Amino acid sequence: MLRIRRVEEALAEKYAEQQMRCPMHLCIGQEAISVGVCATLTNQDVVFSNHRAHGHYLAKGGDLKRMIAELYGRSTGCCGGRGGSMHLVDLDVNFLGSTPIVGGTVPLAVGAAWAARLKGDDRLSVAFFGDGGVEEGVVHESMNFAALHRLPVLFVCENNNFSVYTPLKERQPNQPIYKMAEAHGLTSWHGDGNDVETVFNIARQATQAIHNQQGPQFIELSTYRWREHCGPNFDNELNYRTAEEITTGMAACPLAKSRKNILAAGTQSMDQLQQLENEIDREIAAAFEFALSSPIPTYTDAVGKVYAQ
Ligand SMILES: Cc1ncc(C[n+]2csc(CCOP(=O)(O)OP(=O)(O)O)c2C)c(N)n1
Ligand SMILES: [Mg+2]
Repeated sequence: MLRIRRVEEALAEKYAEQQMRCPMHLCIGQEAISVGVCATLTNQDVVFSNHRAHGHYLAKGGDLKRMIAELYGRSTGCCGGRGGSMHLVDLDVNFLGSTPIVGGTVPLAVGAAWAARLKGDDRLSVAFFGDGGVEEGVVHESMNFAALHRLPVLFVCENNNFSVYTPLKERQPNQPIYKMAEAHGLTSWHGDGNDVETVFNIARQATQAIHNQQGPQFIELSTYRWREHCGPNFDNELNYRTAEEITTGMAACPLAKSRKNILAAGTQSMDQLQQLENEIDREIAAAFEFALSSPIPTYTDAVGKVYAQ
């Protein structure tokens, strides 16, 4: 979690330099979900994500240098510099991809689960999406199809209460999202997405259930997005959420909670945690150096993977 937080804080700081020319959706505040879920997966399990993908990519083991290079549009980026922040792929760790079409990768995750079934592979397929994702028809078609065929897929809904600037209560009737999944015949779970241990325990039970042939599972996790919907700034001045709500949301910081638990249990000392942060910061600095010293794609690179020319 700390690594994801530090990476995103570094990105937020450097974004103003206007060298990263892609839109960027930060997951600061939501790190526990990526980490808690991905900690229950193996390398062969496949993950799909959305526009807010940095945490998912890193938690699945995606290469940091190639992610930063992608954000700078460099040819060493994980998509050759073509995709930017919202199109991250790392085949080495089966991070099969993120795209910004809301709900768009959910059917892909179901397709990957179906492929695993047909091939007799034991791999799980995971789809991360937001509370706005469940307002897309294709997500319901995907849940229906997964339930019908009892496919090995885990649906993870990160409920941060907002789709851009619109709160959930103005978009959906007053009922829990996980109930919609139950109506499709999925087993569903829900819990505090700001507590990494809770996320891990729920995800472990859900993935175990899939491995035990109990069919697809759905997890709804509540959390809070700290920064603007898009971009590095705090959005207090936009007035769509109250100062009180922001303060309460940020007080539920998943990192602060984890740090407190680690120190109380004596697993690591304050000094050790500081050393870890220093190591992470050195790794991040090296990743930025790698990205900025990498070449810009040439014209041939740019058209090399275009299907119709
Ligand atoms: C099909 C589609 N409709 C609308 C948009 C514009 N859009 C981009 S992100 C977003 C909000 C999505 O909210 P949510 O799924 O809750 O994810 P969050 O941003 O909160 O992480 C919207 C409406 C889009 N990219 N794709
Ligand atoms: Mg949302």
